[in-house]
Amino acid sequence: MSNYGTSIDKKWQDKWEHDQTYKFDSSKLDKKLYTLEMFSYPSGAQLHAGHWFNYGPVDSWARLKRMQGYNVFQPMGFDAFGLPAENYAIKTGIHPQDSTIKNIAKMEEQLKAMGAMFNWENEVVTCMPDYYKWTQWLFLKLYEKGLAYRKKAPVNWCPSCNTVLANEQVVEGCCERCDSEVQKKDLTQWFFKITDYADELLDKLDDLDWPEKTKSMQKHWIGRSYGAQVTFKVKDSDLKFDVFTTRVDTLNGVTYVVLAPENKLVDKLTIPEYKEAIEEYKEAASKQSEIERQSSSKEKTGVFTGSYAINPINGKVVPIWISDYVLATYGTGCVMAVPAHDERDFAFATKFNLPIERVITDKGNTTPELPYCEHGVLVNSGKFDGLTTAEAKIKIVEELEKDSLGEMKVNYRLRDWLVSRQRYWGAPIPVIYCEKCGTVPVPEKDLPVELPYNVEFTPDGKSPLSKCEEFINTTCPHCGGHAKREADTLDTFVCSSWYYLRYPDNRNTDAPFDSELINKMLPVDKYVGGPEHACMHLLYARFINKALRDMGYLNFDEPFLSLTHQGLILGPDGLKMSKSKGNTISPDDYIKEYGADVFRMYLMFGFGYTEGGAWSDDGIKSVGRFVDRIERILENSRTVLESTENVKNTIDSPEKELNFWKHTAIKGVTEDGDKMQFNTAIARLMELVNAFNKYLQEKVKNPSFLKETIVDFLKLLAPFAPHFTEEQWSLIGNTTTIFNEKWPEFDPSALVKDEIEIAIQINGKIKAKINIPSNLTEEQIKEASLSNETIKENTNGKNIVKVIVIKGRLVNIVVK
Ligand code: ANZ
Ligand code: ZN
Repeated sequence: MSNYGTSIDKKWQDKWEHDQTYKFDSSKLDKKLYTLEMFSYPSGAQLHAGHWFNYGPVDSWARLKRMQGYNVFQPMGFDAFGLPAENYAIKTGIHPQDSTIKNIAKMEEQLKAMGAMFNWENEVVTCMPDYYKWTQWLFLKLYEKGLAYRKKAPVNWCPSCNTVLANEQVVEGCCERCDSEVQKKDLTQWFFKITDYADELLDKLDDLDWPEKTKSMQKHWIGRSYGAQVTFKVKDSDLKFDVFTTRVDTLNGVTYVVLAPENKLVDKLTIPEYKEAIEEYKEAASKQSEIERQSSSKEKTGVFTGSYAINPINGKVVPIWISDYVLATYGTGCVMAVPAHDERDFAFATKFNLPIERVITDKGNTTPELPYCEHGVLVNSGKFDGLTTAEAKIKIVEELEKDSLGEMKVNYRLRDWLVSRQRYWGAPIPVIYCEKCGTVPVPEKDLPVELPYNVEFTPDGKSPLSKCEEFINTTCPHCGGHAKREADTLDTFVCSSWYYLRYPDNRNTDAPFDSELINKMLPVDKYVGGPEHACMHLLYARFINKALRDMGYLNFDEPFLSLTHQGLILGPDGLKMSKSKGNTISPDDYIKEYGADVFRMYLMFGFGYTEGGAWSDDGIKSVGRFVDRIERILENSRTVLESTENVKNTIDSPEKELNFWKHTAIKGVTEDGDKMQFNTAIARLMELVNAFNKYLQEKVKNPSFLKETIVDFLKLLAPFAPHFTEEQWSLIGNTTTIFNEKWPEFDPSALVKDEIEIAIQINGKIKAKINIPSNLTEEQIKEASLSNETIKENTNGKNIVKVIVIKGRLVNIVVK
């Protein structure tokens, strides 16, 4: 049984803390390396295997970088506001603040047991007034710049819980908590104008060292689409409306137009006899999510309004319908339908017996089957016949422009960021409403607007803060008259959109951060966290960074230069871990049994870092055995170091052999470790351990060579097993931490073996093995093989037809 375990973990954690081993040296910023892992929200479930997989391996990476001379900054904190705590409070009656503080304390303890070199003195907790004061400041700055505004918008409403739901609380159109059908309801909400940055957010993605998939998800989410806006006049009326189309070349093929059911024009367009059907349809559509409405497999539905529109290119009169496949929030909320060349329009026209008119053929001028959705050549389009799609897009818009009935248009899928929540557990929005002065931002000197403790937070349809008289009633900062505070709180994604800027200067009481310092500390050099944040947190943070840059607070464009997503650790059954399935792995139990380093090293060796996979008890056991083995080998080595018998001071082939494996490991661990390919890095260490073991079987050994090898081996192992290695480091007589040592240097010449073993075959059967110098020519290898005694015997009297040399491996002699 090994000595390594939690008591050794504790011993070194205490020493590191006492010695402030990992304290960040802010005087040496030229070699700074800001390593950031996504902070977690404090939950009753505490630290799970997924957190460990995020934080443990990245800490190893950071340690490796530290030993390579980087001045590493690796902070940790808590994303402490938000729904999990509030929902837990609603369920148990325990106040979110109490449960959050308790959970943070427990999770800090767990994080410390991991032994990561977190800069705890830089901790950030978003629900503390000293932090959210600056979240509110951020809101005020955005408001000043016109980047925060208020407007009416539909929200998810649960009629039975009487509350607004966040998108993530709506599961297949129903309330996550009570399962009743979610409705849309219009409420006045606060928004951040992220759409102002759509182009930059999209274009700058190319410069980032991020996973391609994440970049393409953001691209799609921003969804820039080049097209045209075309105006249709309503027949026998002064009304008109615009459509957005990416295929204006198909304008002559429009056989009907469709409006989103929510479109404001619908009521005006509907003629009385269709009114009832239209109303019914609108009601049904309001209950569906956008995702359901956009599903291509969904049966098309819709209702005719009774009105007609005029096609601006040819004067043709087409019917106006409403259908839920048109979204109110995209483009103009109105679509020109071309069933011959669009799948959805085709399905709709087929169902409702609307005409289908071909206006595009393929370039070979055959008549491909409809719907034909590719680009091609125009037909049935009057003077535009024969033009290609690309040419027609320009010519048709030119024609429309003459009558101001159309223009080129860029459209984005991205919507402004809705940041107000009718929730208690969040940063209060720092705004006051005065009857005389209107909307008045809270003056900066009055920040923070503190979140009161005594609030009835069970949901009943109103923002909890609106029921808290002491909070809601205030005086107007302008006129001093009676006024009311905003009762909504900020989306927690606002808190996390800037936390990486606070870490390096977390105690600043005059400003959210000191710009001069932050401009040196950022961007974050390496960010690691789950891929689920691709279009939320990772986009919001980029936006806030750019907005603050444009206000002059920052001088860099992007917050996170390089991003990695760790994979997912699944339960032993290969399924996602969940309490209800009973397949969760509790890190604490395993750490008690094996120690933090074995747990960490198993995560790093047992899984591809970006892939993850199913937990295996056998896997962690075998890593445990590996650590035991290292311990035994090092113990034996120390005996050798102390002995005076059977020693030598020459470097012979056993030493060269071990040195070969050492440098193979230096190269492998350095290169693979850098790329976060931890599993192959550890495999190199295992090879080295085998070679070590082999060397120890030698009768006569070279102690000073052995010592040097132990030293380098421990340095290579240190990032992966920090506590264990510190212990071993001290056992060979060191009194200072191994993490202040320099990373071993790779010597390519050690990989050139001067002797290699090759096999000699006769007619494909191995007859002998010989050692030869590695630099022999093919001719010399042949000679050496043929002069071998065993081979001579075996070929005696036979006719040698051919000798095939496969360099570095074998020689095959063909005889007859
Ligand atoms: C006519 C047309 C003909 C279209 C054709 C396509 C093919 P992206 O690329 O995503 O921007 N559209 C426009 N607004 C819409 C809305 N609010 N809800 C649903 N669909 C909408 O898609 C733009 C295309 O999606 C537009 O081009 C429009 O259909 C449709 F052969 O116009 B198209
Ligand atoms: Zn006032």
